[in-house]
Amino acid sequence: MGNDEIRTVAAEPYPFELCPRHCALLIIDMQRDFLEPGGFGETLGNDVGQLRRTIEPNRRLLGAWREAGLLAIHTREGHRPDLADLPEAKRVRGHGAKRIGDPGPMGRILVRGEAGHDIIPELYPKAGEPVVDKPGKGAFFATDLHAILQNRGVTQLVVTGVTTEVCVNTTVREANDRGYDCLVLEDCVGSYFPEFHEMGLRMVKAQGGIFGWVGKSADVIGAVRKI
Ligand code: TIU
Repeated sequence: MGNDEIRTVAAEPYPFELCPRHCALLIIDMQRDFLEPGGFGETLGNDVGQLRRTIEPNRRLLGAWREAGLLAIHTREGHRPDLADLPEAKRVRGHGAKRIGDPGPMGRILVRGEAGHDIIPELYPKAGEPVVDKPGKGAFFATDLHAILQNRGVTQLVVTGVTTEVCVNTTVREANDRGYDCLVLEDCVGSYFPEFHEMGLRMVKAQGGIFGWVGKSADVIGAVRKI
């Protein structure tokens, strides 16, 4: 079997026909700022421990994906050191003790080049894997992601990362309007709020898959291992 062959992956609301040659793994914002204490997620008042269960399934999936020689893309939410791309509305939102650009234990919060902005060591990108820096919640807004995907002939996305109802959901909606089929993996996405996680997934797969499909990493790993 080769990369051109379609693999049927169990999913809701119906099976996902994965074509490895035209499919990319898109890992959203698995950054220290969201998953470790002292970063942006915690300054917003969240318990970052809620997200840590996503790390191991993502690590296993990324390992299998790399072994199969498929395209993996990482995103990071964050801003220029001069904050010129940070809307004032985003900077002041939430009245947190610390704001984007303020110093924290992992450097300036949500600023590119700082330790907290980088991807967690467990999922660190390998050379050749595109890393897309995004100023917003959606990975297509003000980035070259669409061009990268088009240049590689990608039409399908397996989407993982954090958080389910914020950056994952926004990105899936953006991708849907640009013509991509998205399979969101429930064990590889997470939220600070379990009820939003559940509803975020239901919003994707309702109405016959209005924004895409929801599946599990084990089924995708099983499919790509056959390549
Ligand atoms: N706050 C929250 O749930 N998420 C974000 O601010 N960004 C992402 O989801 N990456």
